Amino acid sequence: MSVAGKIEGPIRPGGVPIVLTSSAAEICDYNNDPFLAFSCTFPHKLTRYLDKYMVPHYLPDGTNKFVPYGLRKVEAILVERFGRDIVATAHPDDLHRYIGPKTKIVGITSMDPMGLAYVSTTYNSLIGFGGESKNSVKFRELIENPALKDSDATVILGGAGIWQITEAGVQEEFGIDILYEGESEVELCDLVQKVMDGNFGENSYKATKRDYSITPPVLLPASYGAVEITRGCGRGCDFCTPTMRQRYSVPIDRIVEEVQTNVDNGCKSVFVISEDVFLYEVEKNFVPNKPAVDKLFTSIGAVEGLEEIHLSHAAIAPVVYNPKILEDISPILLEKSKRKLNGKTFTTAEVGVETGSPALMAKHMANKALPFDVKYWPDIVKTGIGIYNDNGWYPLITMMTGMPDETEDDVIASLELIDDLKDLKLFFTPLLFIPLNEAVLSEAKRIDLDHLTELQFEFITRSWHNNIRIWAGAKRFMLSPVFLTVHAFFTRWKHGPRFTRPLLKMVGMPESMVGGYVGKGCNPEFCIPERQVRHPSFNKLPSNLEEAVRTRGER
Ligand code: B12
Ligand code: SF4
Repeated sequence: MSVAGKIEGPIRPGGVPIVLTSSAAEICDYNNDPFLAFSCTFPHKLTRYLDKYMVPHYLPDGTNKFVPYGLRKVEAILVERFGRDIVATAHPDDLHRYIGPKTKIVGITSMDPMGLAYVSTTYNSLIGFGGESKNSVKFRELIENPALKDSDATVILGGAGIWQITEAGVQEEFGIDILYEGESEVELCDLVQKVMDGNFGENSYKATKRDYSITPPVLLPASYGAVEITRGCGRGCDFCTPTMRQRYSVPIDRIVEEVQTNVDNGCKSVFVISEDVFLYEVEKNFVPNKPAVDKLFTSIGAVEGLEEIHLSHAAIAPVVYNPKILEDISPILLEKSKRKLNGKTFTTAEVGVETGSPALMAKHMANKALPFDVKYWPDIVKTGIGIYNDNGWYPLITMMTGMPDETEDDVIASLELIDDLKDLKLFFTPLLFIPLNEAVLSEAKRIDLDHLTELQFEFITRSWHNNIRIWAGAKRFMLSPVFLTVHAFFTRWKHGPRFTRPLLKMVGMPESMVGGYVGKGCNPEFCIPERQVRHPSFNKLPSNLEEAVRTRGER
């Protein structure tokens, strides 16, 4: 159905009036693995192995096969108003085939154009060598693409990462004429008309109106077969941007239609996009809607020709509230998963744990625990991850340090939670807090590595110690000398001795020898080996959680 490689020759003589594109790092489908895309947040020089995936893939008519979902939406919205012949999406390597004298607008989407989002900031500064992140290198390559540079078209940049251009002060240098903030459904077409008529002279536009019921379905496949099932969230965490969007569940027939579009065009997987799949038709007080979630996944799983289901995000509290919800959808997901650990099939999703501290949760993300009271957060997390594991889910969890008002006690609470989770199957992603532009905490102070305490370093290294134990298996014994050598020659010089003790523990030196923060599992004063052995799964609901359901209304 499709070809990879290179096709030459213009798509239409004189170019297409509206050309849509994104950087090679964001348009790529990484051999159909969305989680591999996160590697682009690491330094470019260390991630050259990813370049082999960044070639265009084509549909039989010679147009580009994979495009980020948001850009496919923009395409559908513009095609509905201006017609198919006026709009096309292009891989950056192919811009010369699309841009010509007739091109009036080049629309670009980006999530992380300057490498300033959470993962990029954390790991680029932590690694400290290898240069800027792959995301920012590839974005600059796009901006410097000769077909774009030599064109007189108006360049509009949209998507979640536009704030980074303002923060880095590079709008003019990059030749970006308009920064488009917000959603496209209601306002984009009028703006585009004005630009094409030469009636828009500003360098930014903020769209505030929304009406999701008018969103047309995508017309062609998105990378990984991405299909949106919900937009927005409503739990209102202070650091978060998607919560600033109104919550909406896409009707099932529309979702199935988009899955079918992907399959019909040779993309046999679906990547279910949501802030939390259990938000689908969620009830008051964030009580999950089991019949709606069941129907959703049964309908997706029934699409003929679909071979794989990936999930973007899921929350913890809903599965603790109703474990049956997970039990019933998991067989569908496992049947369509190609992920394996030690020969066992598993499925995964990103799950936001953020911190082990109920006090910090109460301050900045109280509603994340709903329908439970946030004071039970560590129990909810332990129980929830146990339930996930029991149903064949090995989640990728994100946790943060450096939030405003975070105390040493809060960091210790996170370390304790990491210890409590260490025998479960999950992937820890420890991150530094970033004040994102649209979030409530947009004005908060950004933390950097120079100001991290030893405990905060420990938070990062302890998470990675567990990752190595869980995922690297026997290879972990080979990794330790690598980390130690890098530390001896580089990280000690870069981050100072505060990093030494946490790193020694990361590579497996006993805490009783190294000292510093001592994990819950092993207090050197009275630590005996049996005390370190934990029950493999916290699959029983502590009775206090059953009483902990909150009755307060939604925010
Ligand atoms: C799905 C997803 C992914 C998928 C991408 C799938 C794909 N290619 O289609 C994967 C897993 C690969 C991914 C990776 C990353 N992601 Co991501 N991702 C999302 C998620 C959950 C949904 C995005 C989506 O498709 N939404 C639905 C569509 C319809 O909305 P949209 O994209 O915003 O598009 C609308 C508007 O923005 C606008 N628009 C979009 N593009 C354009 C272009 C033009 C020209 C115009 C005019 C308008 C316009 O119109 C659209 C329709 O209204 C969002 C969270 C969220 N809800 O936004 C995070 C999110 C966008 N990701 C984010 C980040 C940072 C990343 C990473 C850099 C990793 C990280 N967390 O640090 C990597 C990038 C790696 C890479 N090289 O690709 C952040 C961005 C934060 C920020 N504000 O800076 C978000 C907001 C999550 C978060 N809160 O942290 N991501
Ligand atoms: S639960 Fe997740 S998506 Fe919802 S507001 Fe909090 S961080 Fe954002």
